[in-house]
Amino acid sequence: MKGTVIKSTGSWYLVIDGEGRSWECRLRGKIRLDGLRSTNPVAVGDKVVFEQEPGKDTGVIKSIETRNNVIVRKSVNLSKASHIIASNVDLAVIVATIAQPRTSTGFIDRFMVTAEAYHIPVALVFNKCDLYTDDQIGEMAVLMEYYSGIGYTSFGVSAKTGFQIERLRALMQGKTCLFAGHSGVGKSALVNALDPTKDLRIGAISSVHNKGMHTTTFAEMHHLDFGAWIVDTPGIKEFALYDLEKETLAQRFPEMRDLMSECRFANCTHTHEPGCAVKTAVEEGLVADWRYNNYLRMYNNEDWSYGADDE
Ligand SMILES: Nc1nc2c(ncn2[C@@H]2O[C@H](COP(=O)(O)OP(=O)(O)OP(=O)(O)O)[C@@H](O)[C@H]2O)c(=O)[nH]1
Ligand SMILES: [Mg+2]
Ligand SMILES: [Zn+2]
Repeated sequence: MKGTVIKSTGSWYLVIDGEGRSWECRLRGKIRLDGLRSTNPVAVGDKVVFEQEPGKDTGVIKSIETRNNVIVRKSVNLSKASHIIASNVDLAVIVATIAQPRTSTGFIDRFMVTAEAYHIPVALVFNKCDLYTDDQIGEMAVLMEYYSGIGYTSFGVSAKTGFQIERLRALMQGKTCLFAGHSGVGKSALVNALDPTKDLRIGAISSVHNKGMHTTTFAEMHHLDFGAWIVDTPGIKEFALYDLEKETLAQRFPEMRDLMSECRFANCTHTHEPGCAVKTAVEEGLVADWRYNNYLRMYNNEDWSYGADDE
């Protein structure tokens, strides 16, 4: 039988078959993987072949079909290993907020760069619009305009009031999507808002730290009643860049990619070279200085390898 993994606890997997029936499955024996050293052999989103255990309503996973893509985080302990958050994703949605808890552009850009490397389309939504002050709305508008300008669909929503939830539905329709973001930004609340038949657990924001409480603990895929799948993921503090090379980093920034051919040196790193078209564009305000600074921080390895852990 064939199915899709919709939940993984590490020891067993929930697999949904073509008829919508879910099966508790285990792994038996070794499964060959496509060259990726990961701490989890089977991930949410994997298409698997499984067999029903004789006389039981449980299954055994026999093989995994080749993945179209993976969203990967560096493992905390094993420096070379990775953790696959999900596979076969059509659209990764970064859930950010300007307030409670605030999302940095560093986080957004790291996620975008990682997704670019794996050729996964990314959208950016700012949740909790109902809470924003006029200044914060202005701040969101600047970010939305910039990110939209470089090709990332970006808009504000509110899981609480339903603001622009229909727009989010239209974006997600027919796709397997993933929500990523810090704990407490409202990923699970958005799932509930998108499909009111859902009742995912949501957590309060700690009044002391103004942060989420890590309410969602496992990535899990949910079918949404308007015709989409969503992988709700646990909040992440930082997104370590997995296997990303300095030489190709600038290509993961769409606005820099477009300018690179105009740099004086073909091997320009856009950090210090004379005649760098990227640096000129930053000076002229065409490339945002905060985007460029995030590039430099990533290029110089500043805090992009330490923070893969949850808080
Ligand atoms: N005012 C307001 N509060 C929201 C909104 N969306 C979510 N919240 C609140 O934010 C808190 C966190 O929501 P969750 O959905 O649990 O956040 P999460 O991103 O799933 O967090 P983790 O599972 O820990 O990663 C809850 O108290 C929600 O009620 C919103 O649009 N407006
Ligand atoms: Mg959650
Ligand atoms: Zn350059």
